[in-house]
Amino acid sequence: MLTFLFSSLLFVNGSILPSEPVNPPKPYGAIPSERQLKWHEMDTYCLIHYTPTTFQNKEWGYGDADPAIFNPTQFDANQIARAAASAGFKGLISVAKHHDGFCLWPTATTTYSVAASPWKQGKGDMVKDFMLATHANKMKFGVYLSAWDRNDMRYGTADYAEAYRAQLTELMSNYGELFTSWHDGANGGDGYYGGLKEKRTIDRNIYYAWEEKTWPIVRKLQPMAMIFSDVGPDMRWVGNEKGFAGETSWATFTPEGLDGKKAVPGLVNEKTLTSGVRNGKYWIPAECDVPQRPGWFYHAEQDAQVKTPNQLFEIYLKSVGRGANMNLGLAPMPSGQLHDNDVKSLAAFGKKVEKTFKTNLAKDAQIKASTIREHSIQEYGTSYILDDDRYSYWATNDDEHQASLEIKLNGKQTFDIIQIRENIKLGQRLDSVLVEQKVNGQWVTLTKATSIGANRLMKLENPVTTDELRVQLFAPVAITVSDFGLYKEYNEAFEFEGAGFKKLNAREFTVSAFSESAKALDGKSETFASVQAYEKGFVFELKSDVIGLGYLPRQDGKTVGTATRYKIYTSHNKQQWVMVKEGEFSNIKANPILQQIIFDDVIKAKYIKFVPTETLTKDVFTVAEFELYSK
Ligand code: FUL
Repeated sequence: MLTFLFSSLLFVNGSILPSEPVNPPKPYGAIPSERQLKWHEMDTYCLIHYTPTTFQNKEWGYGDADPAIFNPTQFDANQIARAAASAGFKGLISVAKHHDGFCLWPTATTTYSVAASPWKQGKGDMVKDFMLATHANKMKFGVYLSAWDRNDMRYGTADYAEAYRAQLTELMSNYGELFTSWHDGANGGDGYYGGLKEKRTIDRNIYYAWEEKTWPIVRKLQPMAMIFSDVGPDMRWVGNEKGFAGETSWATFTPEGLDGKKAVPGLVNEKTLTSGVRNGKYWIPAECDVPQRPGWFYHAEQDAQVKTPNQLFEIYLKSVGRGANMNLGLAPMPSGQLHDNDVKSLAAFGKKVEKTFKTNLAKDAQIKASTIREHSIQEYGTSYILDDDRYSYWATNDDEHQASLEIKLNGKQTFDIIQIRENIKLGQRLDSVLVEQKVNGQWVTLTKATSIGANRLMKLENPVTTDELRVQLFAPVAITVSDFGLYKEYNEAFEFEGAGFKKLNAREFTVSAFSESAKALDGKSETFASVQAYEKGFVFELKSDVIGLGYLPRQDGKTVGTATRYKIYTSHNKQQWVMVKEGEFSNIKANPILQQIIFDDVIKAKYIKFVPTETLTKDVFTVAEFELYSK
């Protein structure tokens, strides 16, 4: 109390007057906009993929689906929104149009929409239904509008680009306040295009006129909506669809284009997306998008592969816990509701996050700082670290770029998550932090971290029990810290009902030899075979019936040789072949997961042949694993 009086008040003529306020530290580097601050406060939200593609059991619709198939019998936006809210999500984004071009709202720009479907006799508006359910569940609403449209005959012409902007205008005008306008980078390629079935390439640098014409629509009609694309302007893609930001992930970023051109969605140097750029020119934090299932759309064969609460929690730690936000993809079934496994996992994840972060075990700690800005405890003291305001902060003087906080806990506490936040209104200041624990009177390193920013959750391998910690902090400017927390991960047993298909073991079939074939059958995802003469395909001799085939692309982060299209044939004698399935491995570049091709019927033939008909690099095909499944 005495120190408090002396440091913050002056005695003048025997009376006590408040001293002059001490200037706050000047912001450092790029700082977030009001819109970005609000977004940081959200932490998690979700993205709903539900279009005719759901009914086709595909990941990317080709644009040729008959609107008649879009006929959900039990569509319930509330069931979906409720499940999202139970996970603690603060927002829900409706994929209003995916690459297949089908609009979930009755648009004036194309006839390919809900208006042409039997759902609600063509009178429905699914975007509106999602909006109402989102608001009813106290979340914010957003929309995703794919720029690539594989249905529209005009795709590639100026007319389509105008139609796209008209669609955006409709969405920005008629669905209340939106927290995001989400624009993905996959744009341009082959499609149905009104029946012409061809490949169309567009010049991504100019075609959509993002900065000149498209983003201004969002800015004008929805000033608080965060614009998402690979490169910002408000938030950036994290560079993978695993949901993980980098161990170091700066919110600051400088978009870099390719071949000396300006960065635009779909044409960006992806190298720094995951880590961000220290002292980057703009505040463009990462958004970690990741589907709750292996793919973004519902596939019955993936019912047993819904991410568990623990897997979702790991994503949470590596996204929200690295200063990014988590955007989880939810995939309703053709019926129009989420599968029970998804609902159960979401609720358990919500409970886990809630229980884990309910009690800050450092709440009643005494924090002693090595220094306080101008000794003004009242303005910059350590009590601001433990209040509930993420923008109030303790600070050092401008010339103090290293400081430490000694934290005396209220008795011994057991924890395995350490949280530190900066007041990001003053920029991302800290270079790094080092957390130590006192063992036998000595400070011993517990953990370290680089980028802190809006939030940093440091997960310890094992829980630690102690009553004394020290945090050392390093920055190029005055140091500020707004929050410190200690938490213990909450755990509860969790199981899904039902199982997927049975994977055959390698003894249950043989494969005609090809170069490095062993690597494709060793059960190790980290090894892969490279095959030059792959056009003839890969022949499997079967000893039992099979229902499907799996192709795991290489998992080393590279895409050379990854297949994007395939054909599958069967034969009784290896002479006459019948094609049973063909298709594309949609989105495999961004999300290189196991591709499971499930046949319409069990295959009883003796031989099955898998032919990659297109790869990302023409002259080679790579495969980490082949798998076969039985019922
Ligand atoms: C990607 C798309 O290609 C995927 O299909 C999915 O919509 C994902 C969220 O964005 O770029």
